[in-house]
Amino acid sequence: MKLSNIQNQFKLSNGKQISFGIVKSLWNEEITQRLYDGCYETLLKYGAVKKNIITVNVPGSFELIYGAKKITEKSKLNAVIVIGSIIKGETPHFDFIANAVANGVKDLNIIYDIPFIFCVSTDLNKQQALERSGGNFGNKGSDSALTAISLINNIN
Ligand code: DLZ
Repeated sequence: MKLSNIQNQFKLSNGKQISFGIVKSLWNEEITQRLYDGCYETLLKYGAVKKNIITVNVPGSFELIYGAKKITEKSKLNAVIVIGSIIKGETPHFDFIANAVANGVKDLNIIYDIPFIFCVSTDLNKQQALERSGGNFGNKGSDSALTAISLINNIN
């Protein structure tokens, strides 16, 4: 089931008290900005307030892990969403970076007592990335916001 089909479960019960960190990679920024916009708008739509959404930018997806760690240590957050776009090229970078980031974000989830949401699109080409960031296949940024809210509402 798509998360967007069960949106009613996701209203933040005490949105004003909840803080979110968003770490956005600037690599393939056309895509990550679309994911970011979907994420940010969805957080607001479901009860978060602007002053409690802290955003930091990092150069590429590989730096999302460090950015997420630092933002977590500096601010009192209830969830962190990391946003990146890795597009397959001619070299094996795609697999190295995608695996490293997935593992790093997994580690953050184990180390810290808040959820880290993996909003890193891994696509074979730009068209696929566009479709998943506000095109035919929805917006993974928006889905990630709902995932964060769901964890905050249901698991404490
Ligand atoms: C180097 C690199 C390449 C080739 N491709 C991507 C990509 O598709 N998506 C992405 O987010 N970042 C890419 N990077 C940059 C790395 O994530 C990282 O910023 C650099 O290797 C410096 O650590």
